[in-house]
Amino acid sequence: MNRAKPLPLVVLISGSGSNLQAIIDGVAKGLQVDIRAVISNQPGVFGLQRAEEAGIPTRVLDHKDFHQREEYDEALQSLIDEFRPDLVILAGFMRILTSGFVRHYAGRMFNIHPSLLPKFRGLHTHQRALDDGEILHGASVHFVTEELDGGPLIVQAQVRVETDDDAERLAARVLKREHQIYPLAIRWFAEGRLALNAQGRVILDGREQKQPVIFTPEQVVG
Ligand code: NHR
Ligand code: GAR
Repeated sequence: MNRAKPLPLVVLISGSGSNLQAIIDGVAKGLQVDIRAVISNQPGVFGLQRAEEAGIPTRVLDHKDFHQREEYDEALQSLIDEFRPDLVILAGFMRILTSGFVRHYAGRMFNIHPSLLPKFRGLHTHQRALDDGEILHGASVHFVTEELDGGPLIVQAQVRVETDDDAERLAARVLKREHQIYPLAIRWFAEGRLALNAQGRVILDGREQKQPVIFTPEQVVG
């Protein structure tokens, strides 16, 4: 029996929240986290409904109510910290975060990005992967730093690009992989096996990672 206190999380979303759902489903299967709140910058998105159905408190902090990015991020930080999370999860959160905010959560904020970073930082990753004729594409979980999509990589899952793929089909296959690797990275952190050290390097099971853990297209995540 595991008596460890579940890791308190706050999850930030902007949309459908399927990655949030993967974490909620993970909890039902024994993932030792306590999702204290789900916060969206977009009112009315489906991810908020998913949270409500799981009995998780929700908040909306609409960026349109703020004139400056700094003001928004200060309000967001105050709201998050009311819930005292040990880890903040960006799950399809679509706002770039200011350096003060990112520094406040140094070593305790993850993002999932729909590409094999460092390839295709930013937006529209699936179309860009197709346009560049990539054979492999995928998703990455990383610690968030001030460098957009440039923080230290934790884990990646690859998918093979098919000859008849369009961005939508490719995105759907990448999303399935996201749902596998995000709960895994969160589990490692909750188990105290994963950290960012003072030098900004990823430590997993006491070893400094020279590269992320990589799952090839054929490999089952787990
Ligand atoms: N903030 C920092 N400082 N560092 C990172 O690595 C971040 C971050 C904020 C979000 C997620 C990221 C992604 O995985 C993320 C990583 C939004 C944009 C963007 O251009 C880019 C990257 C990511 C998230 N957002 C527009 C903006 O002006 C708004 C776009 C929209 O609303 O549709 O903020 O891809
Ligand atoms: C996911 O593919 C995630 O990687 C991506 O948005 C989707 C959110 O899906 N994130 C970004 O592009 C961040 N800029 P979800 O809301 O169903 O989890």
